[in-house]
Amino acid sequence: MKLYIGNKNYSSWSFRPWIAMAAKGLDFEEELIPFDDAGGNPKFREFSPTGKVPVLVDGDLVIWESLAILEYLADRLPDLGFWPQDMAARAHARSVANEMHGGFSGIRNECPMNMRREIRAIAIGDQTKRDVARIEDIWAGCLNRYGGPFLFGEFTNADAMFAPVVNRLEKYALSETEAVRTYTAAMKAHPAWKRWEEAALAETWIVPADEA
Ligand SMILES: N[C@@H](CCC(=O)N[C@@H](CS)C(=O)NCC(=O)O)C(=O)O
Repeated sequence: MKLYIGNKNYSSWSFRPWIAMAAKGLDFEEELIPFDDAGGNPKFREFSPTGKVPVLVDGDLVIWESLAILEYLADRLPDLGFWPQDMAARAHARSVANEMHGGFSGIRNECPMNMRREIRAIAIGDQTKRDVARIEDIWAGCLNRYGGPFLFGEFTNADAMFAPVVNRLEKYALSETEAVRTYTAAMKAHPAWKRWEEAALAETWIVPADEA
């Protein structure tokens, strides 16, 4: 399997399937194609129907959209626990993963993922404040219900969907709740997070649009 991704420092959508695949120990090929100044790259069109990353290629199959890639991995490798085993927990995990994929426009627009950023607060709007409150609720609810250290116990696709949010809450100093602190510590201690972060910190490309 080959995963096409953008810059590890900035590409939040690329991070999601990458960390899921790495956390589950998959041996996969990756190809990183850096963004241009505006945050895209015409070369993405050569392999991506939408001109965006991530894209997963498995033999003749091309899968785009981060959540579709995560669902494909769960279908393709059913024993690896990409989703929780229990049906009710799985439905819950899919609910929060879909909520992440389709929502949270405030935090996504105002606080771009940036692994290299120094921690610094910025002025944020009401939508971002509502997004942060909702994320705090989701994380606290999951950690209480399933016991941690990840949202549904073991690392699942739900954690992959929220991984870039861990970076945003930290780097823009957006939250100080106990659940956010605990979950952030668990995520940042995961070997897959550390591998991605180390590579991101070594990158030198700068995308001005993502430097809030
Ligand atoms: N809904 C898509 C979003 C993909 C996306 O927006 N990717 C960004 C990089 S993080 C991209 O390729 N941007 C380039 C562009 O919009 O030209 C997904 O879930 O994969």
